Amino acid sequence: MPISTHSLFLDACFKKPTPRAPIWIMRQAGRYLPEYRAVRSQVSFLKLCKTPELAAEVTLQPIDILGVDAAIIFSDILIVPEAMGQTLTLKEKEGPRLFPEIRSAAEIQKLKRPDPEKAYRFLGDAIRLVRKELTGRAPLIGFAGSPWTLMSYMVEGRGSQNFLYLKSLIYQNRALAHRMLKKITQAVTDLLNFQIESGAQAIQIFDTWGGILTPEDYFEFSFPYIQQVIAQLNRKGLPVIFFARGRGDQLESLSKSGADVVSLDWTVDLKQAHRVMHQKVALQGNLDPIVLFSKPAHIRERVQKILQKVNPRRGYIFNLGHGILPNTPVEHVKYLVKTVQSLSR
Ligand code: 1CP
Repeated sequence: MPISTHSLFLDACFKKPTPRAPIWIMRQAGRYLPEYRAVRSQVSFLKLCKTPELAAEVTLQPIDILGVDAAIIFSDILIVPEAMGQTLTLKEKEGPRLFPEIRSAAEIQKLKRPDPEKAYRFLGDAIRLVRKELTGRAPLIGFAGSPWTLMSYMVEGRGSQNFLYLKSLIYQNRALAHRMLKKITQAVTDLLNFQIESGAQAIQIFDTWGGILTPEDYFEFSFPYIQQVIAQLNRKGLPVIFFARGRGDQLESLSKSGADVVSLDWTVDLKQAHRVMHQKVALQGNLDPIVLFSKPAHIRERVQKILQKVNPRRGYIFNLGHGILPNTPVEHVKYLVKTVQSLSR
């Protein structure tokens, strides 16, 4: 009997021995896939997120097309700020926008605590649909942004180069920043517990912007809120993955978040991470997404190098160091998946 890929990913999360390394790809459902673009050409991004049948369809695409070992539910981290009261729009080229920007005590006061059953019903329905259609072929990952990463979009109102408003807020009004983070932490916890109740089998927390802070500020404004979220999950034995982008300077501390797995970007030496962290946590990552634009021989070389730095058959999940880029050649992504699946045996 073939070994179920189902247990492969979950076993790796818990550092149980696996016959090979599992692989999935951050942002694996998305614009680099023609099949995604075909669905997306018919509906807006938000409509896609909020139509369970369509969200389920694009969630399953990478399983069918690439043969990855885990699915991640199609949604976005910014549905939380929207449910808390901001208006979310997404224009081509411009990226997502949140309005009004939250920068004052009055705006923070107005932020709501969403009722997940009402605010994210579409997501619960999509999760149930995907679980039914996966029929155990691969486990389904639910996710959220970290409180700090969500705060960054909520204050700036969009992606940012230097986070002027966000950093000014934490430097000039620390207590107010914490008040906002507390509210976001509650909403993120509620969302993740709702995803677990709906059928998510693992959880990933994306701290995309923790790396813009000084170490002291990171341990004041980002890390403790991630720990709080994780501590408050009704986990029922399911694993939590913590994507800690840009924080390779804090490897030892990162293993103390309460997560089972820490996902690392490409600036980290995985060998060192393995040495410092693997006693406590499994590791995930850290291929530079741009490597996928190279020829297959180079992709293979980079995969080999990564696999040499960890134990590919215990507590390691292959992934990119950050999300896959829109123009990535699909053939190269298929090649990556096959290569990892054969070389890590
Ligand atoms: O079709 C389109 O044009 C929309 C592009 C897109 C997609 C495919 C956005 C807008 N979000 C998503 C889906 C998404 N986002 C998923 C599910 C799909 C999958 O992974 O297979 C996930 C997990 C996310 C998570 C997400 N959204 C993060 C954290 C991960 C990361 O890459 O750092 C962040 C920061 C966002 C915000 C966001 N949403 C969309 C964009 C373009 C952005 C980045 C905005 C910016 O910083 O400028």
